[in-house]
Amino acid sequence: ERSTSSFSYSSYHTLEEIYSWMDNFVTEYSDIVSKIRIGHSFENRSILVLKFSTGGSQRRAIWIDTGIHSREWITHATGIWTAKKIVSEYGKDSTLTNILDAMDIFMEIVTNPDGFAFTHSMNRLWRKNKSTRPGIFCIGVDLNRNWKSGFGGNGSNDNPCSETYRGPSPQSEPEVAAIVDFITAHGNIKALISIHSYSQMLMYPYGHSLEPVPNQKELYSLAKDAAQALYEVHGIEYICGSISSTLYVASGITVDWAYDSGIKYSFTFELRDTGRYGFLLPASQIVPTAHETWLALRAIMQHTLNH
Ligand code: ING
Ligand code: ZN
Repeated sequence: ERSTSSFSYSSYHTLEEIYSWMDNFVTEYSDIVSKIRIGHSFENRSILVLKFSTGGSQRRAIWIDTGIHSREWITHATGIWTAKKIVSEYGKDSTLTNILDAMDIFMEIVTNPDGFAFTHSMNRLWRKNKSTRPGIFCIGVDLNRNWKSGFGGNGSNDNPCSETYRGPSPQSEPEVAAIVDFITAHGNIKALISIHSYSQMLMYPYGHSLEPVPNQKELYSLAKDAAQALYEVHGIEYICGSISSTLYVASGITVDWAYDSGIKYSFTFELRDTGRYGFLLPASQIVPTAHETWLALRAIMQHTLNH
């Protein structure tokens, strides 16, 4: 493939297809998008981030990651559609234009490349990464339990065979360490949005504790506004609240680390559906899911811009 015009945004794709789409995408839209390699996975695959920027240096920025759990295919597909939406709407949609005129957007579409490759080759429902350690016979760490904030607490597991195995220490996994290093070095990320599936929820910290965060009223009200914007597209309902009070207690998660690192607008989505298809969401739902999610993402970015 030499151009993104033949790429299907309404199909699921392999890692190779996504990485080649990214190459074409940054070439075609080189005026506002570039590609950064922030590290490599346990199996030595590139960890890539798309940077959307209209200029400036070290501008305030939004971080969006999808696919930290490899089986959640709707999240990668939503990320790809969103990337295309951003380049198509800049200069047309005034809300997005205002956002991108002042802030950069970083998108990590395949946050767990080894796991994602494995969901295509061997096990469609693989969640963790693919790391191994001497003397340990189960494979993989849950990358959404490997972050420093609350590491080792309730809702994470020290058994390497568990689906929620936290790993030996915080940031032990290269996929997590790459993000921590990048965001820390950047120093001006104002919102972080980590996208999962499924359950139709829009949540914020904390996961590791039931204690309300200092700006929880603001986060709840923003989540409700974002979920309302999402609802208005296709009538899909999302539940809003803190992770621990809405879903369950989970420790060592991305958004708790982000929040405790000073990123006051930290959100996590659980996209469609509520369990009919679960992780095996039909491709016919990619565009509707991405479209409605876009309105919620834009609401969060706009609020971040104005605060
Ligand atoms: N569920 C998430 C999990 O990691 C979650 C729920 C999301 C917890 C975000 C904490 C933060 O268990 C899925 N579907 O991955
Ligand atoms: Zn997940």
